[in-house]
Amino acid sequence: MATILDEEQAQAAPPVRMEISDGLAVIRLNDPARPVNVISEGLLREMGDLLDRLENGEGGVRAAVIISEKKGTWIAGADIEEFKNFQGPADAEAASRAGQELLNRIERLRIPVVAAIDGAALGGGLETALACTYRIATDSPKTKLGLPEVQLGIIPGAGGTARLPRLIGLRGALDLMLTGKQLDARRALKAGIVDEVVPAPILLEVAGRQAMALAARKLQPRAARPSGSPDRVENLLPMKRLIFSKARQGVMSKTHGLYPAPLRLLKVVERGIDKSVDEALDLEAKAFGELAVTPEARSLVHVFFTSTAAKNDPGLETPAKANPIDQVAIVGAGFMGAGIAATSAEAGIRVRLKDVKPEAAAKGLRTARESLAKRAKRKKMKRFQVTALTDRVQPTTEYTGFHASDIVVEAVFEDLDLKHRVIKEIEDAAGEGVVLGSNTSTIPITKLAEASARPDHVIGLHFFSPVEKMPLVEIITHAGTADWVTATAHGYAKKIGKTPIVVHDAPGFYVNRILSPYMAEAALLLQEGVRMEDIDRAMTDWGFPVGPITLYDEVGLDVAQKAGKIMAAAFSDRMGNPPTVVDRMVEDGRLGRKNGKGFYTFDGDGKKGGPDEAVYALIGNPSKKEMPKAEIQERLGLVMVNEAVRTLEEGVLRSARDGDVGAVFGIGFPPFRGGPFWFVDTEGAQSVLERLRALEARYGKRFAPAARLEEMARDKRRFFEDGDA
Ligand code: T1G
Repeated sequence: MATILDEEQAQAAPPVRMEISDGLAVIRLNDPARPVNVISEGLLREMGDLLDRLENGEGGVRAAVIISEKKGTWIAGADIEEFKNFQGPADAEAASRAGQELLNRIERLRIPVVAAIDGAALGGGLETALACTYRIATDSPKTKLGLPEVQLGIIPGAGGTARLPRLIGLRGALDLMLTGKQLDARRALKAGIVDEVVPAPILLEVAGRQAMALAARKLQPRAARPSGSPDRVENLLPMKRLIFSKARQGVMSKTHGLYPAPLRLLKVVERGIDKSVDEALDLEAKAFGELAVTPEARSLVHVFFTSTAAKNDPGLETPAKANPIDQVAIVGAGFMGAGIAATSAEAGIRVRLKDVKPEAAAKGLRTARESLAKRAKRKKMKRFQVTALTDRVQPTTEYTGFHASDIVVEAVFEDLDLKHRVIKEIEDAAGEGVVLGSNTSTIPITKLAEASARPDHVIGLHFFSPVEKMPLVEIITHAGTADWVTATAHGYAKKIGKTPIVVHDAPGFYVNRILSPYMAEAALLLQEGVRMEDIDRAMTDWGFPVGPITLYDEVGLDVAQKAGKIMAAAFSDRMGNPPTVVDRMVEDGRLGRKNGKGFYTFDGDGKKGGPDEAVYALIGNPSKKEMPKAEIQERLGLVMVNEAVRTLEEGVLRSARDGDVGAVFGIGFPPFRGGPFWFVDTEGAQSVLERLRALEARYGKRFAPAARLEEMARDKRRFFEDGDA
């Protein structure tokens, strides 16, 4: 296991070193200063020196192997931290060309180079492997190969846009680069990216042997074999045109053209595919340079660092020991309970799924197992593996075995008395040392803890629907929550692959608190006569995955009504006069998708149709009002941003970082805007303040700027000073 050296030692130890014996050079990567290997300026320099030695034929080297000494990563790509130093496109273009040049030197070495990949080979990491002669990957679960650059608002900048299509063909390469998806070794082998898959313990031995076999010309890389070359049909002009136009359509429907990188990527590949590699690299470097300094890329890099930091920060001022999580019990086998069960089982945790009635427990079990089977199918798991996975979820109508659980999550109906009863039952069964988490989305955790014999064990674990897809878990502490409970809940969320933020108890917590005024404003626009499809389009054009009116139908009008009432009571000064639309809808039995009657129509199979015109009669047939898209976006966007700032000044949020992570990963706040706080920094606190004051003057005090915003504008401060995430 590679050791992480302290600052001084780190500066001394090189991130890469080379050993030569019997004609084989083994290049070992181990960045002493970080938990992952990245292509930093330092590594570029060190690798450059090593290549000098290899180009000069030092030690009679006949072949080389590049291997990592870090568990979990081979190379995690370029050092994203260094992107912050890009003052302009020229800086970024130069960085791309430096990376390209280093990999060209590897590719042009007169000896074969084998990439021995164990762990993540992402971005510049995979590009390094593509410049090697032969690629061997391990079948360990941490081995992932991909080009996720578009998720950072950029494109591969070290040769990926030129080498990958030439290795695996256009369609496969575009799919990988446009989605940023990560392949495990078996799928990378199937895609033609790697030449072999081996168990980790024999990686170096096999890599060394194959390197020497390549040198002796006893082995040929797949790409060099006729069968290895990508399908030629797609290189026929009409087919190529079709591939690019289809890909462009796909990008536009997914991004509404709000993300420049994937569109630019298509241009670079389309123009470069029939040119020489050097010409293609030139196109790549120019595009990389321009994209890396766009506001979209800056925001997406911000989202990367804030979400990674949130994952690694258990939300405690003083570190506390987290209990390991091997078994979880879930009370309430409804849609949320089943989703939490499936997600926990997939992470290797044993799950007891309880409900009062056997048929309800059975239904929850079926939902969980179907979801697991779907994911197992995607991962091409073998039948015995699928059975082992689904068998991890055991249904029950009793509290037996709860004492063996490390954490119990209650996901029963949103009713205080019911939750109080369940908390008492759980505590009687579970005993000391078992964390009691509640998946409530509206009831204050403090109130829930009142029913508990061990209130310090009680914590909010707020998942978002659908649990399998939504990355965020909002962990809510009340004043009495013990630190080990918070640490354990955070550890659990991280173990099941979620991005957690830790917030303090308050009505609506953080995510629903900022969502509520946004949803209320959308309902007010309806009452003013603005058409629902115009409201939804305005907000999807602003970058939200779905519009607020559609969201009402998805979450359920009854749930929205309940949350709205709690917020109106808690913040009567600003939210005390909620729109009546939601009440009218519920009174009319319109709960949304769940009963097939909402703002929009739903066919027999639950497929969403167009607006249900009858809704306008329900809200008094307000005369149709054409409102400019920008005005809709301004009212809904700023009322949410302003509320986010209030939660920071009130101490609900621990940091602006958590605020951005919560909004982006909890309710789809547009990632290219970075989150509400990054948005204020990008727009400028003064500008946001003035625009809120203008809205307040027109529409009332629900737009009254938060005090923290006035301070920020007055002191010309930012939520994230340069260098912050
Ligand atoms: N640059 C800088 N820091 C990085 C980093 C990177 N590429 N990857 C990880 N870190 C830091 C991270 O912030 C955290 O820091 C610590 O390492 C551990 O990360 C030329 C231009 C590799 C799968 O997009 O997906 O290459 O919080 O907690 O869960 O074309 O990190 O401890 O201070 O996430 O084990 C493309 C990004 C770059 C991959 C490991 N590469 N990284 O996951 O650890 S662009 C990526 C990851 C590029 C080229 C272009 C994951 C991981 P801290 P972690 P993990």
